[in-house]
Amino acid sequence: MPDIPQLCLATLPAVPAAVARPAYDPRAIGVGIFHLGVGAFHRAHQAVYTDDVLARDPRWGICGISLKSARTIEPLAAQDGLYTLLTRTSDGVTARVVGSLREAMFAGAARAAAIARMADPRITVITSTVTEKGYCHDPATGALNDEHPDIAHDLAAPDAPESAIGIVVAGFAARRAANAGGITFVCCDNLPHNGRMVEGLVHAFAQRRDAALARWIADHVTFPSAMVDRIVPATTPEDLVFAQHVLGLHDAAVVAAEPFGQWVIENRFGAARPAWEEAGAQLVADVAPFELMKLRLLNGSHSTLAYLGFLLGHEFVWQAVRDPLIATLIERQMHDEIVPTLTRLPGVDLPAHCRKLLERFANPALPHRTQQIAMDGSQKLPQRLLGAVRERIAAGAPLAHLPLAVAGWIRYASGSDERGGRIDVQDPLVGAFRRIVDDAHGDPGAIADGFLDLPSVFGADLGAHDAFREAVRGYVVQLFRDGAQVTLAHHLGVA
Ligand code: CS2
Repeated sequence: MPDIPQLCLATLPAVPAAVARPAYDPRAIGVGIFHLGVGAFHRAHQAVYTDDVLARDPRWGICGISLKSARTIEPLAAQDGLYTLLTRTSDGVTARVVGSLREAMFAGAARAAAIARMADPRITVITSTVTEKGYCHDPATGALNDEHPDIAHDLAAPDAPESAIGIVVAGFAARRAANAGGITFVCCDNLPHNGRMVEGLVHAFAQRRDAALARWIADHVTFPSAMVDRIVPATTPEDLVFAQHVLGLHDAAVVAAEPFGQWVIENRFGAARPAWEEAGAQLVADVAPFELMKLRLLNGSHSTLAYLGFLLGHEFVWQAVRDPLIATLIERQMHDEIVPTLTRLPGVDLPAHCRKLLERFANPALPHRTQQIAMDGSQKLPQRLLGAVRERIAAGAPLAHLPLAVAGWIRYASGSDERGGRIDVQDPLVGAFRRIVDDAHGDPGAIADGFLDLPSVFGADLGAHDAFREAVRGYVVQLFRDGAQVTLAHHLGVA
């Protein structure tokens, strides 16, 4: 087989006309954004909005760093930051080469260089997609977790940081020393009030490091909140083959996404920024209603269908959502329990929004694994499901489906499937989960109790709320005894 050349700046002109290319010369643009976490989601979301902006304003190329692995960086470095975005629908696939990622570094190998990059006065925006667990916070309270090994390490060695927060604070220290001026940090992970939360984490960390630095940050850095939305499953071998076929070039950094995308950003920038609104982003005074809608309707449904769908044997989201038991459950959960907790947004028809979500989930061209969404549940449940539980309890409103969704997580995280197979549970708390299951000696009620006693997930309040606890416990026992099929059918009254 002849060697297929790799996508890079030198081969970019060979990309066929049917594939969209950067509408600017990537060699001629500057770097104005520093990004942490160059995984698939960033490459299919913020980097694409920025790619659209660059045709008109060449200041906003991205310097992306990976914190944990060199694997995402190597192909990007070899390809001069270029990669293909595939947009997948049941009608077909479109391909586009994105050029906004101008520099790519692995923090593990280029820590000092990455930190120094944040002191460049031309860089005035930092963005981050490091996943929920990447902020080293306590999921129930949003406070910095001092006991997290990466935070403990970074507080002891602030010049050789490993965590996202430690790296950013080191970057702010470098920026302060260089007198490089103000900067904005836009968190782009699915966390509640993500700007405020990250601001609190940065301040807590900086304060422990140096009070004068903490003051500098308070005076020079703003932390807008943002709602980000686009379904971007992990890239598959088929995506790589498809991209090679349409490009005639090899691309090892392909990402594949749905056509839908949304980015709502709080307009609280303290320094120059890209005109992302020209690429379709919404700049608003208050992101909170958008964020709650997204976290509770999309992500809350995603987690519910991932745990229960996995237990029912569904590998992909599109299969789970075509199962009438799952579809009915998440429809009812959205309408009966989530929508009543949301603030009405002008121009948003919530029932239509829920229908659209089900359509997006049902996209058969997106092989989105239930296992992928199921990971890190301890970091996701508080904002996806438990915030609504708390509000309903406070309002004296009934709980019907949410306790079953929480029980689905516990049943899944207990580590064995309904056929006795082992589940590869990926979660920072997996060690605690295993201890709970071992100590329960096969008693499902004791397993439920052990999980409900995890304060970093349920806080001090929910674990101690008798009615919620009993409801979750009852479903966990039923899931173990009767299986997900019977439990769901019984719950929905279709048995
Ligand atoms: C998903 C999200 O992996 C997950 O937990 O729920 O990544 C989801 O696909 C995105 O937030 C959609 O915007």
